[in-house]
Parts: sequence; C-alpha cells; structure tokens
Amino acid sequence: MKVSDLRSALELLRTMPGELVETDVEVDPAAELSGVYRYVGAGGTVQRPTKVDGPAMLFHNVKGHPGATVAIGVLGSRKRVAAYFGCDIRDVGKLLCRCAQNPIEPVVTGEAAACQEVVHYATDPDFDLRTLVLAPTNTPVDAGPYITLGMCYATHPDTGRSDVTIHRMCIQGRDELSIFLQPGSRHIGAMAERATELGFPLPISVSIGVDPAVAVTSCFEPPTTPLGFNELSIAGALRGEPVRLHPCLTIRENCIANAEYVIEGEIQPGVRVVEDQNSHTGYAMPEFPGYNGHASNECWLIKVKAVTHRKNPIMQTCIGPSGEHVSMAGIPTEASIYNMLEKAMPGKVANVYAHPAGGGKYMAVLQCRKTVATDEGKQRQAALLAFSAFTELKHVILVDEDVDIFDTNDVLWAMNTRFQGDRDIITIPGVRCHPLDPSAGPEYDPSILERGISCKTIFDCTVPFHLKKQFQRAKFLEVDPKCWLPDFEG
Ligand SMILES: [Mn+2]
Repeated sequence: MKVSDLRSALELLRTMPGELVETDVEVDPAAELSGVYRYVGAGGTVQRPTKVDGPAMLFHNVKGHPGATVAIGVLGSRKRVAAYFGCDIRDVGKLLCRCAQNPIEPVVTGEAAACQEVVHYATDPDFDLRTLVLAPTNTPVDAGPYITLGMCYATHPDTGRSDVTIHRMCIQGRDELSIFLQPGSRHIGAMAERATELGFPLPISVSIGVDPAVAVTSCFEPPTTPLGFNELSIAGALRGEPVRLHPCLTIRENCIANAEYVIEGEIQPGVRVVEDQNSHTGYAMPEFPGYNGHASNECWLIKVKAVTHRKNPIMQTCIGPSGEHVSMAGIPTEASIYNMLEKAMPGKVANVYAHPAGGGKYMAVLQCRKTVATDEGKQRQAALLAFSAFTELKHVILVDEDVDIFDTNDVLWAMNTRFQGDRDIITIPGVRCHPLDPSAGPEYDPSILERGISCKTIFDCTVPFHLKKQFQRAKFLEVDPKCWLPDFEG
C-alpha cells in the first residue's frame, strides 16, 4: 500500500489492527480533545496515566467546525512510522540516514493541487482563522489554539534555497498567527532575520496534514541539514520520487500540493508579539520535556493572506510531550548520530535509539559492537561523537550488541548487571544543551552558570572486553513458537 499523503497513511492504518480508533461523539477543540487523547495514546513524557504506543485517533465531530476532522497520534508510534516508510522498526533511523545522503529535490507542478480545492482570501470581510482553521488548544492554560504540525516553508532572500521546519504557531486574531522562532535558529528563523535586515516581509506557506515522510524529515537539524539543505529532498529520497509543490495564490512561495490545509502569509519584518496576548496565562503549550512551555514575548508575527484546504479537510495535530514528538524529533536524531558514527568508526555502533523518556532529544541508547581488544574504550568515544553530532543530547547509555535498545527493561537490565556507578559514569559538566530542561539552570545549582547549560553524562553499561565470556546470557533452546501458536507474532 503506497503512502503519499495523510489520507493514504490513514488508509494504511485502517489495515493494521488496533492502530486507529475513531469517534463521532462531539468534542471541544479547546482542551477537551487533547484531554481525551492523553488517555488514549499520547505516551511520551505526558502526565500518567497515558497509553504508550496507543492508537492514532480521528475526531469526526468537532464543536464549531462542521465537516472537518482532527487526526492525532498519526506518528505516535515507531511501529506506525516504520509502516509508512515500509521498513522494520529497528531500521527507521538508518533508513533516514541513507536518505539524507541521497536527497531528491522537490518539484513544482502546474497541475491543480488538492490543497486548493477550497480557497478563502483574507480580503473577504468574513475571513477568520479561528473558524477556518481547526486548531486545538491543548490544555486549559495554553496561550490559545495552536497549529502544532504546520510545515513552515520559506526561501532565503539571498540564496534562493528553501527550507521546511515545524514551529509552534498560535492563532492570535482573524488574520494573525504568532510563530516562535528560537533565537539563533539556523533555518526559517535565519531567513526571517535576513528579510528583516533587508526591510521586507518573508513569504511563508504553512502546509498541514501531509505525508508522514515530510513530517518526520522536516525535523532534521544541523549539522545533518545545514541552512540551505531543503529537508523535503530527504522525504523525496524516502519515497523514491520528488515531493510535489504548488505555487501559493497570494504570495511568492510554494506549498505542499497534497496537504489538507495551507496557510499563506508573510512574516512581518521586525514585529514581535506576545504569545499569550489573548489568554494572559503565562504559558504557551506543553513542550516535549513534559512541562508547560512559557509564553514568549518575542514571537514573530505572520499576517495571513489566504487559507486553502481540501474538501472536508483533516487537521493533523499532536500533543507536544507525546510519543508523536519522539517520532519526529527522535528518529532524525538517530539518523544524525548514526551518520556521524558510521563516518568516524564504521561498524562499531550497530544501532541508535533516541529514547522517548528524553522526548527524542535528551537521551540516546547506543548499541556497541566490541569484537577485538582494541574496541574497548571505543564505546565511550562513540558517546562523545554522539554528543557532538547532536548538541541537545544530555544522556548517553551504552550497551552491548546482545541488548535490545528498543526494550527499556533490557537496557535497565544491562545497567543493573554490567555497570558500577562509581566507575562507569562519565560526567562532562558545563556544556550548552537545551533550555527546556528545567534542571539546567543556576537556580538548580549555582555551578550552572546559565539556563540551558547541563552536565552531559555517559552511562557505560557495556561489558569490559576481557570479561565478555563471563557475561553470556542464559541461552534457551532455539524453537519456532508458531508450531504451538500459529498466530504468534514475535
Ligand atoms: Mn528545517
């Protein structure tokens, strides 16, 4: 079954038992919808109880938005992501790594685009983003309705190179969206800063509800995708054909032709707005580490010129701290770390897992291969390389090849039987990591000079090479369980 857009991805899910649930019961997009999905399948770092690897969900009856559907959790499990990409769950990171090395650039098509079946111009007096775009408010204290899975697409004013990145965007008024661009960001943010220097607005298209290949690859970051590397070319490589773009109607920019919704607008040069200007709660929305993000006073402003969408559009959304974020942030992280390790020490690290407990960014588990005596110590070198490949990484757990890195029980088993705290923990304090880690700041400990500075730590749970014989796991007789249970799936 070929996946090329959100609808074909949902069709694939319908063929997989237990991966998609649907409801026709009315739901309020303001806090209620996310409240429901928190129990059904959010996982990740979300408040417990929640369901890890629960199903994706469709809400067909959303208060105030007749005819529209909300899809949530589409990327919420590694199993689903692997199915969209047609690979084993253990190989998703490696597959993305290969695709990043063999990109296929997107193409602009002249054919009628599905995303423009219905068109609304901001010049129409009835135009209002709040009714046109079904954006949920995730918790009662959020700044407002958020577009959480908008593929922001813009072009650098100097180089003409385009970039796709996901940013949090809050609906602020009838034709106004705030967009949070991390200061010093090397993608869309750098383009907005350059356009501001030149004194003109930056055209931006926001495509929502797209092929999962686009959603995941848009989360690649430097050094794998430096400024000027269009991540849509990795999605193209994943599909073996270019992503199809279509010209927008009101701005000089393209959008993703088969998206469910497209918002066309311009980032206003030099204008900054308060993110919670309507709610005054002080919060933005829940972020991937599992805590409420603080509202920014420095959001950029997008003046919206048009909204286009399919007939009966499907709004795709996610919960910030959910397993879905892990798929999007974590899998490209794995690809970037694996890429770096394969270049520096080919064959010495078998696989990488960006663990959900770190939101896909803070923690990685490396499966190390020690085959000769001189491999001893290379596992720690691998950890250092992983830290340099991905600056936001805080904890690296090293295990041997006989440990299943995707099975947390097995990783913790290695920590319990192949690790001594006083000799196998390596700490590297005072390194810039990530500002959303609440323990990374001077109030936590005066030795931490600034917010976002952390102690990077290696937990070496590998067996010292010379002791390998003494650490053989108890072996069972090799059998085929299907002889006893024909439906058994390992
Ligand atoms: Mn980008």
